[in-house]
Amino acid sequence: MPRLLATQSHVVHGFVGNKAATFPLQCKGWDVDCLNSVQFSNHTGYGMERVFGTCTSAQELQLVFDGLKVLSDYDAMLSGYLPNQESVACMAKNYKELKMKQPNLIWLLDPVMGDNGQLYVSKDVIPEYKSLVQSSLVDVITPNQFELEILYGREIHSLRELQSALHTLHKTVPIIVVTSCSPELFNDSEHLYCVASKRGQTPTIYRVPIIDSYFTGVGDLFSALLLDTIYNMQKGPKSKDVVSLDINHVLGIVQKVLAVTLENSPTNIKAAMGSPLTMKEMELRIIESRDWYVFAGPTDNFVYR
Ligand code: PXL
Repeated sequence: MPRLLATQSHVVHGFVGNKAATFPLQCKGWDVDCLNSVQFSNHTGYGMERVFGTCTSAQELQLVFDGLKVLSDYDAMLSGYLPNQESVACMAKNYKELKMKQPNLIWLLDPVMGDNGQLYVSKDVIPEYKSLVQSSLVDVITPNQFELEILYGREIHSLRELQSALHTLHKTVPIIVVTSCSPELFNDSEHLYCVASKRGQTPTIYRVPIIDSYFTGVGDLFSALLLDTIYNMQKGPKSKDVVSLDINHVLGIVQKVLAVTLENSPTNIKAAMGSPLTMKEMELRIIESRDWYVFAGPTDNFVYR
């Protein structure tokens, strides 16, 4: 059974962070060790005044990492939302040590900083993530376009500029999946465009229909399933460098989870940020979607080009 260390949010109610990642990965046969970067009552989309709980301090994270050192024999490591510079730095230091001890383990970093031009962590995490991405130790990153622009250091307004950002970041990161591009790049507001790029190969652009509601934790589910796909892809008989990166199945499962979530929403109204009742309705139906995680049949084809 492959073993994963996942450092990201825990919410007591609902499904983001480790709550969105763990069960699907367990269904896929992973032994998931969760290190919780925060313990909140619920995710922040309910409105900041309705979020109760605590962030795990860097000292507390370090204590847990110290305990894990003698136990760890991980096949993969993942990180998602970390609330501040100290916690990012602590994850970075410990993940680097684990990676240097076991260079074959896969490290997926979701550089969670913001979206649509807005930062939702403190500014001082930026240099931490930039330096990690340049360390050549991280195998996979999953930025959205805004996060990609931060890591690249420039705004992106065209596919050429996107290509150039990927080229630059591939100097130190073998796999980059841009989880959502700005609609400006494709002149299309009805689809979400996702770009999967492996160093030395032509990137594949995927296009999925946008479901007009507000879901939270989709990125966390996506990066968990992506990690499983990359792990299985690299385990095969071919050399790591020649296997192509196919994430269609990952997008297929995420679409199914969103469909199950909508089907189970009693009122079918569009969720609004900060509205607790609609937020609660739109919590990802991670459990109800259980049949899809191991479904091996065909999914829709999302390849755009
Ligand atoms: O990635 C989603 C997420 C993770 N962690 C916390 C959140 C959210 C989204 O709102 O609030 C604490």
